[in-house]
Amino acid sequence: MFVGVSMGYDDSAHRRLNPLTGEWVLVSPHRTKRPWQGQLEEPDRTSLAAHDPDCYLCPGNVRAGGAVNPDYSDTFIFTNDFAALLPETPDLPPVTDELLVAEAEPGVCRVLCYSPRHDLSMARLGRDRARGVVDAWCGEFADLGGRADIGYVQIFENRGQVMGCSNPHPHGQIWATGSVPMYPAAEDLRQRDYLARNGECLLCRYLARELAEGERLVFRNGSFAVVVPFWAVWPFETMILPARHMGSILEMTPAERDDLAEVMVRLGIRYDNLFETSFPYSMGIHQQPVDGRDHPHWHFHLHYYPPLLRSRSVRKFMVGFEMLAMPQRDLTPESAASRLRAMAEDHYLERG
Ligand code: H2U
Ligand code: ZN
Repeated sequence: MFVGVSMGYDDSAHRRLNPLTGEWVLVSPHRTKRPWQGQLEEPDRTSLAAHDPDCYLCPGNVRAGGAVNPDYSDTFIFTNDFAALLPETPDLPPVTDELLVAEAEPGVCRVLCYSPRHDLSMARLGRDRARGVVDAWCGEFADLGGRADIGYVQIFENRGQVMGCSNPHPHGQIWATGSVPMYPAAEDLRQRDYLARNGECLLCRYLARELAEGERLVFRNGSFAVVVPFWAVWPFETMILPARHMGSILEMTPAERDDLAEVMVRLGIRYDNLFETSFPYSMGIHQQPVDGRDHPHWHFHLHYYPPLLRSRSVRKFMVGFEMLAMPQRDLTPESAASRLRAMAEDHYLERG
């Protein structure tokens, strides 16, 4: 139990620091006094076809730009037809006017289909298919990371309409940029600083504490642990942390790639079971920049940011105070971890 509990932190308003970014979150546990009312909605049993003739990601279909998808049977990667970043971006001279600063941003945007099956999410892909996704991520990271015009590779997935994802077909994206984007850059700075001050990796130290305390640990396997971070902003936010110090996904052994696939599937099932719906989220991998330098301070990890709060239709909004001052939550990270810990690992749609 974290030391603050004995001081009343589980019961009164406080703020917590995210050591990876330097951001604070306001926690108001006194607002959750009323008892949990349990399931308020029927399970979502919407079923999708295995192949949708109107889906731009299904095998053999035509995409918006006119390209035709191959009849793929595993994963499938293509360059985003509406890419936000382009490799042939002109090398504009930087603008460093006193308050008006701008520079060119070259890059690459790709889309990765996890499976030819239109109807399966990561939670229902199975471990072998999920391992295929991990291998595809590693291939993309190696390919894009090796380019002279790329400084950072962001692998991510938007899942569900509430997250602005237009298509249920299981897929993720890869955006590679010339510069290191804002959030990974903040984590880079603070991990570097922690190592310099303590002679130890920030996330190695943090994981050791979470494993010792157990309160925010959801589950673990041989190579990875899932925790609701102490500083979680979203109600059921989690982090997947490798037990071993690794700066990027390319350092994983084959067994660790299997374990990452397993941990993602198991977490996906627990999330889907929580509100008996295909759980929406944005998830992504934070790892070391690909600028050719050494980054001994980097410990790669995955963040899951799901918006749901109380049921499949009641979400947390980040508005008002959250938008203008700082994020706020009622449910403590410790309670969220205990709810996720209690979830079964058989998918609610696959129960007899
Ligand atoms: P979401 O993962 O947020 O749904 O985004 C899907 C991406 O797929 C989006 O970036 C791209 C969009 O530009 N896309 C194509 O590249 N080709 C298409 O035919 C439609 C969508
Ligand atoms: Zn599809």
